[in-house]
Amino acid sequence: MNEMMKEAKAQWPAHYGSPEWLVHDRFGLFIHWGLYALPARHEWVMTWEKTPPEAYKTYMKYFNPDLYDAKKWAKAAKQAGMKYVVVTTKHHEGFAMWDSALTDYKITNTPFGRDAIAELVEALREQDLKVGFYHSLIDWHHPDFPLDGIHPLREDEEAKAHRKSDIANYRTYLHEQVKELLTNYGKIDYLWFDFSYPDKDWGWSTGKGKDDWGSEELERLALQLQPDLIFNNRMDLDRGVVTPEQYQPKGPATRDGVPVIWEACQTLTGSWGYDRDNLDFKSPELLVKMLIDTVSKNGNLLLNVGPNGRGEFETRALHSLSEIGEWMRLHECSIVGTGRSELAVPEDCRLTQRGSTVYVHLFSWPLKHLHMPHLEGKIDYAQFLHDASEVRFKQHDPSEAHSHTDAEVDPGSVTFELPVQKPDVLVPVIEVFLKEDA
Ligand code: FHN
Repeated sequence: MNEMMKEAKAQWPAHYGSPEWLVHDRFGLFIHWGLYALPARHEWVMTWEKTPPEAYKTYMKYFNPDLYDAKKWAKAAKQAGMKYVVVTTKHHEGFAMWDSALTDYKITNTPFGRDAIAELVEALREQDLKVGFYHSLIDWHHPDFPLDGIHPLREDEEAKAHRKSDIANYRTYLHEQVKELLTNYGKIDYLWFDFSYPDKDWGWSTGKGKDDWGSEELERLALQLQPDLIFNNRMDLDRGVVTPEQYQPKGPATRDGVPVIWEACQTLTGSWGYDRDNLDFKSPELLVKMLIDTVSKNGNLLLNVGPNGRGEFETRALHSLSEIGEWMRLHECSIVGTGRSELAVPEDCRLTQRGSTVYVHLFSWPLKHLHMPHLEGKIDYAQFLHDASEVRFKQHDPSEAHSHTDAEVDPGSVTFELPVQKPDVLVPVIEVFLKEDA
């Protein structure tokens, strides 16, 4: 294991469950699904359009995802090479996607009438996928959630002047719903709270953080119910899986300079919830490169799909997952169970490593040669991962005189000899077996 990964594991909170499975699995599916699938204009539509809770509740009358098939969702994740799924139980709109006893604002009170969370966790376990619950700390429906600068009623002067919200009541509701989710749905592996904003100040209102949520108590409650649970870092407790989103960090994530366990949260289009008219789909090649780049920096990729109001992954999302799955079918061993390599990285490449096996991911296809510095005498064998065809290489003894046909290389490097034609895979990978004493 690389040194940075050792340091990251050493800082993991001792009272949390072990993160070993997360670090090993590397690749998960994020699912954002709620009433916002009906407006189909992003999951923040309620606040962007300043829709009052009672008006927004209208969507309940028409929420009937008749094509919802949790088994299909689970199979799509599995076939994409994903190993865990984090699904929204409640997003900021406050709508419960499970049969909560604590509110009538829930999926079982819609024409659909079924507990989508119950069906999904069962389907995930059938596919041997780990189960994660995303749960919004923010709730724009609950009357005791105090208005603030991101609430849909933030410009409603009447509400701002007269609404009486007692956040202690909301805190109890928040804890009790989390208790329901961690009691009634079997083993939950990952609790993904979202999000704290304690530093925000709009003058008339301020943001919300650990004291508002009762985060320490909430964490204790969750661990009492599910002792092996792991958490992300958004309860304002400065611990848990670090979760940069919508960008690729330039290097392994750190907290105060110390390497941490981290997970890049990414979308297919920029929107988390179904966004019908958003055509900004990332290409499958870019998505695979994001996965590789993340793991080469000791991170996980949590890639999001926003199902639509019929309960389906849209065709374009299924295409993305299918393309990624085909690459993972051939290259999974270069991702799962690997992490950052401490070897020098060749031009336009990323490296991942497991023990004495190094995976060279070629992000661009060079003319005939790929040079890896400082490996002379250290490689036992090399092959393309996709077809197990040998990749021959030349060692450049520092004392060797260069012929005019030799590519100019640094002494002590190795030059892999490549075909002119790029292999027909999104990102070719050379599997390099180092000598035991390398
Ligand atoms: O506001 C949410 C957003 O809707 C989405 O759920 C993302 C996912 O990481 N989290 C928050 C924005 O950081």
